Amino acid sequence: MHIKPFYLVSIIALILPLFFLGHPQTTFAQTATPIPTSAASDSGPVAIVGEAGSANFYASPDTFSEPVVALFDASNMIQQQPVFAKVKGQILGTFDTGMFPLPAKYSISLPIRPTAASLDLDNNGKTDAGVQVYAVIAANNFTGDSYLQQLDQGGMVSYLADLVTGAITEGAFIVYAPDAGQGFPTGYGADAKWFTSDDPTAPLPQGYTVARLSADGKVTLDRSPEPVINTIERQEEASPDFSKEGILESYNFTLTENTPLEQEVALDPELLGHVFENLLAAYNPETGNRSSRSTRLWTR
Ligand SMILES: [Ca+2]
Ligand SMILES: [Ca+2]
Ligand SMILES: [Ca+2]
Repeated sequence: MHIKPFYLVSIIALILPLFFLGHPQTTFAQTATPIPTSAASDSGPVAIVGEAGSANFYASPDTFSEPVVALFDASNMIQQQPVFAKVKGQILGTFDTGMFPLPAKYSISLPIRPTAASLDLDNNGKTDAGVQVYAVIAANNFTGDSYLQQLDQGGMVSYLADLVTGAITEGAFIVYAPDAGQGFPTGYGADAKWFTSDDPTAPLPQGYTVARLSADGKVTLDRSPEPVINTIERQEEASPDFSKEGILESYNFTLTENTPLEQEVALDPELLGHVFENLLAAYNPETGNRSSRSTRLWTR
């Protein structure tokens, strides 16, 4: 049978939609075009992992009921401004195994577009876009929303600061550079202080880099995909020896009375924590009886 080309086209046009209607799952294989990617060593960190732990930090599952691990904006601290870290820019993470018993393992994924304040740290005499600098904190979420507001900002952190001046002395930070032209200190310079105008600097690669600042003024950079940042504490805080002291010597009291001049009176907050914890445990509301202490204290 001879079919004119016009009719053949018409028949195909009629049959083709029916074919698709009868085969809703039909798909066509597509030629995959690979997405260009840079080598893993070039792309820098995508997450931070580590452990939050302390030999001295006072916390228990009761008093630390909503633990949070986060990267917080260290710009105020670097500039030695006596204000709490801004909530804007905080990057929340997760505890992989719960917080207790310490040390708690955590991980924090890094956002493509972080939003902390930028600091121009390259000491080149002109204004630049600068870098964002974050430190790790593990703390309890006492107030407000999920982020760590002022009252929440006491905890275990990834750096040490001078107790008098608040200046950073050592620690690990995650630094974000928006482009490859932003500098970061390569040492603490002649004044032996970090983040001052005499620091020698060098450009960081674009993206995230972990910078480890040592107490002797050196910097090591880490661009691995999942760098490890652990919280740190002073050695003397980690292993205090109070064995020869009674309670009045172990804590900071100012008890002088009947003096002609006004005197400052203070109690160590850690002692108050111990007292409160013991009071809670000593009274059993179900029986109305007092009992021996059963609440665990996580201060070791
Ligand atoms: Ca500059
Ligand atoms: Ca909060
Ligand atoms: Ca310096």
